[in-house]
Parts: sequence; C-alpha cells; structure tokens
Amino acid sequence: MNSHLKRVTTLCSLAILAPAVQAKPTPSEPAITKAHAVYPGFSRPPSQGENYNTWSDAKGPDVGATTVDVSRLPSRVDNSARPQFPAVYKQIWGACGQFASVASIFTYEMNVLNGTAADTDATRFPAHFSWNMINNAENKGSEAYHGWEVAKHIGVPTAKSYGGVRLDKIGVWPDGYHIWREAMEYRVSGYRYTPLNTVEQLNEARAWLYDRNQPKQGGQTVGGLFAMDGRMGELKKVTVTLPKGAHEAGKKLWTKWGPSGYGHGIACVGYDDEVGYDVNGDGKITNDVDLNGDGKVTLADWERGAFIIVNSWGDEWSNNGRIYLLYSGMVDPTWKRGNYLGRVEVARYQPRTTLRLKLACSDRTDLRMNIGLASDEQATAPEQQFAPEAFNGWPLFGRSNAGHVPIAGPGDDRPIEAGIDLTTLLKRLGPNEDGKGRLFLSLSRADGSEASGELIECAIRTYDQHGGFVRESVVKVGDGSFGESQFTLEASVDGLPVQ
Ligand SMILES: [Ca+2]
Ligand SMILES: [Ca+2]
Repeated sequence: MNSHLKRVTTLCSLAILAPAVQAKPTPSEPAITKAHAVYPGFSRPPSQGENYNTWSDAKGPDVGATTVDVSRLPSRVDNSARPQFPAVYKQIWGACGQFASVASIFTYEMNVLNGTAADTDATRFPAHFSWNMINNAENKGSEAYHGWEVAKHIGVPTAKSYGGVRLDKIGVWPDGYHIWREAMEYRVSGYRYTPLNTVEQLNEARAWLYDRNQPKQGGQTVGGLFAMDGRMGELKKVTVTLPKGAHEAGKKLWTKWGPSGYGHGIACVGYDDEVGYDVNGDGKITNDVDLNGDGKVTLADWERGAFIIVNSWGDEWSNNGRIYLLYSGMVDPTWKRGNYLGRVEVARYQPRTTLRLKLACSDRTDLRMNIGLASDEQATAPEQQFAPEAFNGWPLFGRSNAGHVPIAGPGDDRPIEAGIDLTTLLKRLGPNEDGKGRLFLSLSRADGSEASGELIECAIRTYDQHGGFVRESVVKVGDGSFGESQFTLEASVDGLPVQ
C-alpha cells in the first residue's frame, strides 16, 4: 500500500465506530420491498430508531414500488460521462463520505433536477459544509447519510458561496447570512440504502442507474447514482488489470473489497454487464459456477458484470479516477457495509420567512437555541416553537456533532452571521391575516456546560414565493449575552407572510 492510500484509509475510519447491525431479510418476502425497517446502523441517524423511513418525504417511487423490466436496460451505463456529473475530486482529510454523497452525488442530482451542468462552483456543492456539521471539528470520517440529513434539515450552499468544494481548515462554519440562506434552497427529500445480495436486487440497482425505474418520465432517461462504502486495505490483492482481448482491456477492476482496513465513501456512477474477470482461474468467465463452494449459484459467484466506481483520490488514480467493481464483490460476509447502495432524491425549496442572526458562542455544540412564534403580537408565550439542529448540537446525530469549539470554528472567537428557516414554524401557526406576530428567542447552554456567548444582531426576513427578498424587520437585541444565565428575547414582528 502506498502512503497515499494508507493516509486515506486511516482517515475514513468512522466505519469501525458505528454499530454494524445486520439486515435481516425475511426469506419468504422479497428483500427489495421488505427491507426498509431493518437497515443497519450506518444507514440512518441513530436517534431515529430502526423504523425511521428515510424515503418518506421523497416524491419518486420507493425501491420495490415499480416493476423492473430488464429488457430495456442497455449493457452499459456511465452517468459520470454526463455534464451533470462533476470532475473527479481529490479529497483532503477524512471527508470521503461527503465527497461521495454531497460533492459528487448531490451535485449530480441537483444538476439533473435543475437542467444545468456541474461545470463551475456555482453548480457544484461542497464536501466540507456537511462534513463540518458532524466531524466533531476533527479529521474524522462520516457517513453518506450525514450529508443527506444535513441537506434535509438545513440544505447545502453552492461551492461558489461556500468558498470551494473543500476548505483548507477543518471545522469552519460559514460566516454570512447569504450562505446559510442559499443552502436552504438545495435540499434532500429522501434517501434509501438497499442491500445487494440477489439478482433481483441487482436488476433494480441497474435500472436505477439507467432511468430510476421510471422509463416513461419525459422520454429522456437520466439515471441515478449510488453511494457505496468500500473497504480499502490491501487493495493490491484485489485489483486486477483486464487482460488483452477482454472487454475494456487495460482498465482496472476490483474483484472484491479490500481484505482489511476501514470504510471509504465512494460513488457508483454506472455499470457494465460485459466487463468480467476469471476469478477462479478456470479459463472461463462464468455466472453459473459455484465459485465460493456453498452448494448454490448466487450473485456472489458471478465473474461477469461490474459497477463503475468514481473515487475521490484524484483523476490520476486508476483510470481517470474510475475503477470497476465486480457485482459479486459487494457480497462479502466479512464487510457488510460494502453490501449496501445508498440513493438520494433532491429537491429545490424556497423559504418564505427566515431568521438572520449574528452571534458568538464559545462552544457551538453546547449552544441551546429555541425559537418560538405566536400569531398574536400581544402573546406572552409561543404557540409554536422549535430547536434548530445545527444550533443545538445536532441531537439527530448522537455522538457526531460539530465539535466543542467556538461557533466560527476551532480557535476562532469571532461571531458568525447565520440564517435559520422559519417557514415551517410559521406554517404551523396557521393563517396569519395581519402579518403580525410575536417572536420568542432563547439562547442558553447545555446542562453542565461552561459555554458562553452573545447574540449581536437579530432580524426576520421575508421572501416572495419565488425566493425574492421582500423585507427585513430588525429586532432590537440589547445585551444579548448568555451563559450562566439564559438570554431571552421577545419582540413584536410585522410583515410576516400572509397565508
Ligand atoms: Ca472462472
Ligand atoms: Ca455459490
């Protein structure tokens, strides 16, 4: 293993920390349709429990909801050749999970949705925005779902606003309302991890890569992608070059996951049914010989058919940053993470009401923020309230959070200006006929924490239904310091969207 590989595999080691709960498919029912409640721990936030439906807000059909017709599938699909797919990245630090799930897959999906190309930072999305929400402000690995949940809860800004696909410092949070406001527009509506053990599941996955199992939609078929979690130790043992005369001769292929090491987030961009390799060395490439000697022929025995992987180790690695992985390579009882494919549906969203805050805090994970609203401007208590995840230590993610560091980042005591979407909170209030209401904002710290901070500015901004800025109502803060005592702000607000 060269030093580069060693570095990367060491850095993506979150894999080993998360509980590896194994899926338990019911033998009598197709796993595609029945596996939803039994996904392993690395595929969803631990706080949400195993019945959390990660696809529930998506508009497209869930896995198993459409018929898979393999007759229409071409023998090869490579979505990385599409203009919606960004150039191959070269990651720094352990951000592989976010390079795959956000910088590659979310970027691709958002460009497909918007009808744009991922050719500038204005249409690419950063790996580090979501990474810095969950990496404890350290060089720590992450899961694909972390990025997709960040996009569900607060969105992801473009790389242009953010300052690039990656930053040169770990743990930095953006300072600038416009960055947080832009993030609100680019969201994930649902995601789904599925196991790959059977030919039925493989066909469903190939069809997702080809046209998402929605062949009639608009006539034009733009397929989806998958996040994968490979094991990267001793890769030389499983990497082969397709021999002269073979389909795709000269290209590199993984016959299976590395025999040791930790997880590494990568993107699956397509497949090629013709690519094959004589794994058992019998001189033939077969899909009907029991290679692993378990007495039956299953997908695990296949020598022909491979996924196309894009890795974030730069375009000089392997073949322009790409490599094949035999379909059968994903079926490995010693690396259960490698058996799962993660897909995502993205959405555009326009906030109507937001909070613009400028605040400092010595420990952003121990910060506790509660926002309440009442439709009566004389109200003495909120009718509806919520505690935004990012400003309450990301309870969603359990132990993964943004780190016990100042709100701007490690060693940076400056305040940041941020934005928080209030649209859903306001909708829960119901019809508001006069556009008036009352805001209740409290800032404090977690029990037992020594954190302190200060609210410096506060304003409510409203937008029209196309996202156009309408007005800002400044809320007078006064002495906004908090820490040992809680800071509370109550103020009448005007100009709320009349619903
Ligand atoms: Ca063979
Ligand atoms: Ca077998």
